[in-house]
Amino acid sequence: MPATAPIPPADDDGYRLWLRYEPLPKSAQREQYLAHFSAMDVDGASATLRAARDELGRGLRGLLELPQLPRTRADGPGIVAGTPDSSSSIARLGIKAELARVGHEGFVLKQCTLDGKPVLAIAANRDVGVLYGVFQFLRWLATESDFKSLDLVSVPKIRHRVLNHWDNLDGSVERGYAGSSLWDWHKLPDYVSPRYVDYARANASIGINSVVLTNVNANARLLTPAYLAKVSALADVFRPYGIRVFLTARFSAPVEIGGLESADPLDSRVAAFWKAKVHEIYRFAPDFGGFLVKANSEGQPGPGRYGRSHADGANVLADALAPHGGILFWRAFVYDNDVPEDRAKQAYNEFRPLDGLFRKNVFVQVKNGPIDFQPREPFHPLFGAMPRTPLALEVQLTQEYLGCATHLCYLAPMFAECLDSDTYERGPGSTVSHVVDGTLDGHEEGAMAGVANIGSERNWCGHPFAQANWFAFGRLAWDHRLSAGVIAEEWVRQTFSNDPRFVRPVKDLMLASREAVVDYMTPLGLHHLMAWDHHYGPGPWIKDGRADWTSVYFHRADSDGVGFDRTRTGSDAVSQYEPAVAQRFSSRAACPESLLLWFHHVAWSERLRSGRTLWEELCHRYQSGVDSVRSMQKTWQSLEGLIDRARFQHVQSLLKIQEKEARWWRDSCLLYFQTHSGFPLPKGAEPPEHTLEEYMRIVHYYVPGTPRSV
Ligand code: GCW
Repeated sequence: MPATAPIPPADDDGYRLWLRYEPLPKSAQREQYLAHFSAMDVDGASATLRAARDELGRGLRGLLELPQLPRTRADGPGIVAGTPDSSSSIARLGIKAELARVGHEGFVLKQCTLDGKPVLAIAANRDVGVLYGVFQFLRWLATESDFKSLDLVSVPKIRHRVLNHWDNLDGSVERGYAGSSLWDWHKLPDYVSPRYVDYARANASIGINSVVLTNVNANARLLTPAYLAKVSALADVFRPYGIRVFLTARFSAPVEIGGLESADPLDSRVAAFWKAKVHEIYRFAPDFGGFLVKANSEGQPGPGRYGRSHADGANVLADALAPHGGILFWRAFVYDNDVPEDRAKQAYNEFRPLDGLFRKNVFVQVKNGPIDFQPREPFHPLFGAMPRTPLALEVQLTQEYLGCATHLCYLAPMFAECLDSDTYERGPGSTVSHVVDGTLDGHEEGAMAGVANIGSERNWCGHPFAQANWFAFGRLAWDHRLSAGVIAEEWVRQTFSNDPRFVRPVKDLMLASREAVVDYMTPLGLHHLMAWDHHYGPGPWIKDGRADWTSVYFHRADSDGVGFDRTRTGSDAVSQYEPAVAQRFSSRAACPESLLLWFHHVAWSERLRSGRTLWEELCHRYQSGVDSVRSMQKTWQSLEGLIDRARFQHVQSLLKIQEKEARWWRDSCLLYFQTHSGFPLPKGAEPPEHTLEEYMRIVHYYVPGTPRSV
């Protein structure tokens, strides 16, 4: 008999993200699941409990192939989910002690006995905790987990877990590579796309509880009644999923839509404008979260125009929000080409003196590093330097500087690198994670923001693997102790398959991917080498225009060597860190090589730890970046048939682009740096495909996500 070829899984367009709920394969384990989870009770009429019930039903029907609705648990085994108020079963279970630990958003998963029958309790104090618990249970089930790991008390470490969309009212997305904006402003509020519900489900499934709908380069029109009605419709959709809506406030709105002549924060008419405006917003959305503001940065208006400080600017908005329980995220991403100071130092110089001057409901939102979402940066020196101000960590999920939506780059290792960095603010162990969860300095609440990589594309994020960065952001904001590997594995299993032949290699590939990108773009602490304006592709030769937007400003290559001296003999940016950190970064011996050229100008012929000279090491790193992509391709190739063809081929094509672009980066950068080092490429190096002049002549028009005004 001829062997029948296995039927490949049906094509998947990626729309369902990690919430696919495809049937689990037949196994003894599945039988055990069926014996325990074929019935459920989720009482309660609130919209959130309805969402929890729907999700649990949908998940069980899919994963365990149950008929239309799972049975209601009568007296047999099954699942009971709820709060002590919504469910008399939960109230009777005797899990008060556990519930006392989980606060407003946490939950308990516990195998209990009810009336002599085993039940799984999904319990919380508030409805939203039940919803989070349901999603965690479904993750447990979809990843074919063991019963031993089913007892769990889970509490978010960070209170505000916020997606920042950089979406414009015209439907474009700044630095967005996954289509246009999800928000159909034109048709809202009358047409409310069902996609918004799926967006909310995805967010709730990873614990995201706040979304800023609009770009930080803000448009004041958003705050007019016509748009507030649209915002209100979105807030209504998100509410059952525990998600609060925030908006970006343009600092000059009092002039642009308020008829005032000034936006001076100390002008009482301006304060009155913001009070009335905020009051109006809360009429549209009673659970409105607050504002996110970018001020006096890259041309945005701000208090500086009136000779006022960032604290003055923030406080007028914070005062308007406070009576309603709203909060303000005020960004620290400021720098000015007219200030004759290392760009990396400017935010610290401007904000640190303001510590203690912000109202209680203000978070200062700080990017992970001091420049701008580069493939690798040291942690921002403001972390650990403003103990009297709650700081929010901002990371970028959209891959502005990491290959847009064509490069596979799993970012959890990068987020974790920042979260785990030790600021030494209060001695060893004062990690960024403890700054931003509020515990280090005794702040009641913490915050973490991720610039979204989501758009109108069917699979939400463009690259199938870019979904993992949305997922990882939520998971880490919920619990920053989770490792990048654990999160990758959860995501792979939920998104693709539990087949160990697939899970293991793909997890390894993901974990290595960020370092690969660093190697072929900006190894050894190099940064800001990308092309002008759209930031797509290499441009180490960029030298004209605003100095702090050029590459030569940052790499400082000359015939002696390369790198930005940020020690005492240079810009002394190191002194913005605590002495223990400053010493480590300053010392050539102690400075991690991964940040070497961030802090030091190093001679081309100097020997590094590998025994290679700097020039040789640079060549080696660029090459290993390319090699890593090739090995990612090889791994992927070997997985054919283990997942559906559509996603397999999509990733396969994107990896091809990534390999081509990795070579483009390697060749452009090495040819360019060679004009300074004067050394030949090491023996055996792959010869560049084109000349430097040819690379420099490459022009890209219409790169997605590029702001239209430029
Ligand atoms: O990385 C830069 C981007 C800008 C962005 C800015 C910011 C929204 O190139 O497009 O503007 O950061 O974070 O404000």
